[in-house]
Amino acid sequence: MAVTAQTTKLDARKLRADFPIFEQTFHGKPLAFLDSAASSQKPRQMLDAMREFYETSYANVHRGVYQLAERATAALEGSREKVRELLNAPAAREVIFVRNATEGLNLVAYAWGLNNLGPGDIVLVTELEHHSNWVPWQYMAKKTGAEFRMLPLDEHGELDLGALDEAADGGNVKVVATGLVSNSLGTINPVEKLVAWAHERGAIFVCDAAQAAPHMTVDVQALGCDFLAISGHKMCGPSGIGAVWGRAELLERMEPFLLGGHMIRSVRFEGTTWGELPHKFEAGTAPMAEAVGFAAAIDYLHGIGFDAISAHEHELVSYALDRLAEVPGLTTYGPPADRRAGIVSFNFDDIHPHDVAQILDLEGVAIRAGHHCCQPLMQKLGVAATNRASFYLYTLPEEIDQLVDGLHKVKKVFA
Ligand code: C6P
Repeated sequence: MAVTAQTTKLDARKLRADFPIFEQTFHGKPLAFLDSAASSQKPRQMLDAMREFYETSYANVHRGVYQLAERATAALEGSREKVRELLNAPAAREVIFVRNATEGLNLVAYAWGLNNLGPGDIVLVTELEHHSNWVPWQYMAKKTGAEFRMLPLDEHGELDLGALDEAADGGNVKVVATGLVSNSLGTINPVEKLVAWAHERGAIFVCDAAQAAPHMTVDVQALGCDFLAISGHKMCGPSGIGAVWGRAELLERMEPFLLGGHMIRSVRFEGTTWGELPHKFEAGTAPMAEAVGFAAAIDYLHGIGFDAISAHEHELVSYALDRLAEVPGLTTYGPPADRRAGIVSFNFDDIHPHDVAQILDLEGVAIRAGHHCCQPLMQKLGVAATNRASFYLYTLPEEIDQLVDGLHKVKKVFA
């Protein structure tokens, strides 16, 4: 999230013209879409790439020997190379296409966890984790007899690194699983430090980058992690595709996660052998058009520049925290602006977040209300739910003003 003086500022107003969704009004108001952390809106460039693929290059991949099938296969593999480049992964065969980050994290938990965890081992997650990087590990720990532990948060909503050694006490830490950016508080976690700590103990590090990859440069080699998962739909890509990267030496030793077509080398009555990476982990027909859309989304983001996206969101989150501080009765959660991504969670007096979000909808403001798939975090904060506003490259400061004006209306309704 470093903001350098050379960063070219992005022009969010100009970029919005790429997103057809903003041509509509909702309840007669312009749409202030402040829910990009749930899923981002889609630029025409990505939609056009998918349409063109369906119209000119569509066939099943890795099967046909005819020209059209070869074209489709080249498009899929071209997308894999784009994801490799995005993550600075050493090799494209380490990039596995999955439906979303959740499936990628389950793949790691099952295919690595089942054969590598057992009694006496510790699986360490954090109190900040999204359920997708929490529940699979809790389940796998239970299944294998390993102990499931959680690194606590401090009062700013940041990981308490001072508690790390206590979290490892009396056991053998085998896996540390944390997100790079929290979807609820926007906290940017010190993943490099956590990776170093995990590796000192011989543990692997699993990084959930679902909320980081859309907004900042994510470099698996710089982070030093062992596995990392992302979702295409949060970064201007289509739904139904994500990727999990893993170190080849780990992936090669793992059993497959899903079984069936395409992932095999030979199938005999006596037994089946597995294909090479990445195919061993890609059973069934691939999300081909989605991969093409994902590649176009990555091109689109590179065209803007991740430094410019981070800088823009950083300005927005500072502005949002300042403006929300003017609203009486509003509590925000999480670290100061310089240590968070473009996400703000808040509660408003004792008004239920769903009521707040519903009234805001009438003002054209779309925010998320709920536990954000982070029930352990909600427990820590002592709330059942929060409201959450989240920003992206197309977000305008006026949309934050629209949110604040809407909150004053909410206050009037509940007065
Ligand atoms: N968070 C949100 O509104 P999927 O659904 O598999 O694409 O992404 C799962 C996921 C994993 N990790 C983090 C940090 C996430 O934020 C999410 C998805 C959405 O915050 C839906 S709960």
